[in-house]
Amino acid sequence: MPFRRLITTLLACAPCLAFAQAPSLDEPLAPEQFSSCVQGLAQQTDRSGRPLSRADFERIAANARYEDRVRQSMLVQAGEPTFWWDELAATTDDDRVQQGRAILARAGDVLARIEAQYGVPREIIVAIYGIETNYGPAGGRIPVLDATLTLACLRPCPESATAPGSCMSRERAFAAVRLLRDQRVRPETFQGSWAGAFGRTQFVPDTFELVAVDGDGDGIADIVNSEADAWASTANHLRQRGGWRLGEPVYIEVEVPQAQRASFAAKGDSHRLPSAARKLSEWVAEGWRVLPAEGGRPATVADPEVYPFLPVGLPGPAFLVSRNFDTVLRYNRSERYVMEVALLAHKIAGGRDFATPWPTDDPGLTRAQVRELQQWLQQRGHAQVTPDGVMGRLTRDAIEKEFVARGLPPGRRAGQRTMRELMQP
Ligand SMILES: [Ca+2]
Repeated sequence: MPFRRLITTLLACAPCLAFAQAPSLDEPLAPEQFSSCVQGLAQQTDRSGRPLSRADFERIAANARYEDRVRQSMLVQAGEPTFWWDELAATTDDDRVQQGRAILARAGDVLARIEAQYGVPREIIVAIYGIETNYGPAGGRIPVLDATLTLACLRPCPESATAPGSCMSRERAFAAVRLLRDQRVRPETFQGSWAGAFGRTQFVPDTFELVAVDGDGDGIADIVNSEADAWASTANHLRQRGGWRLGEPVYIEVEVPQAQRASFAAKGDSHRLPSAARKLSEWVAEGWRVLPAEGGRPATVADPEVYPFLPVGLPGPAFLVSRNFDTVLRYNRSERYVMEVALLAHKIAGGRDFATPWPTDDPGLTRAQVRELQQWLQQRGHAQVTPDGVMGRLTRDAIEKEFVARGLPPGRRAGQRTMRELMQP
């Protein structure tokens, strides 16, 4: 689960997190604040969505430690603006496409079985795997128990949240405790992101409890060690919680008819109009033109119900999206994430990038290009930059210094054009 998911979720859940006494994120929690918070949670186990005794909570939570990386990540996520064209360039770059195809070749039998059982295309499952953890077992090294309890303390529930399961941050921590209590995870490998997402497809504990399934037939759902379990759990999530419709594309790229373009042309604002959903044929009759998809898995539902989605308004790529867009959105509440998964899946299946360019003269970098830029920054004396292909804060800081050193206006972003300009001798 990418970090932004949590922020989005917190914002979406603003009323239930109208925490009167939420601590400031400016300072780490003091040890006594954390332990007093955990003691407070122990008194609330009757508010848990699933049974949890106070004794079990206290026994397991006694091993937890405050994790300040949670607070730091919340601050970073809240602060740094990002662009569609940068994120999609990195998350659907050639390396990730090739690795996804290699997995389809290596584990085609397993994926075909899961696709048949759950009715979710294998490319979608593999794309989620690729974006969540870059096709690996690890999605972070923070103990999930520590992360979820820290989060529950940094974002405490309001006093009014007394009903069982009524507060997400508390429920997530309780679910982490239950997974350890029930030995559904091993303490030594129960590690993940600052938001508590773990395993190959990055489930948070409360989601794991609801949808994790066994995919390899050993009777245990182990999304850390078993690819088949992680894939089946993802497919189960998309089907059970999202209602995936087999044969419908996530998106159809379109050209908006002239007469309607003005209503979408404003300041780069996103437009998503689920309430306008109707048959594709009705949009086409109104002048919406479907652009060639250029390869990929053909849709088998000829006339799905779709609605407009323009990520940055016009000019920019425009789409009619199906209910499967909403399905992936239920997996991760980020429109950008949905399009990353859908585009990567399309490319893994042999498809091309969107036909319409993004409204920028400086397109985003692949991870290989980011690594190249980072190596160059290192050579320029920015020793703190690591060539990991991830455009993080330290890399942005170094880019800004290079802009200034060349007498250019300070900027913290580099695309194809600025990278070439910067790296000129
Ligand atoms: Ca298993």
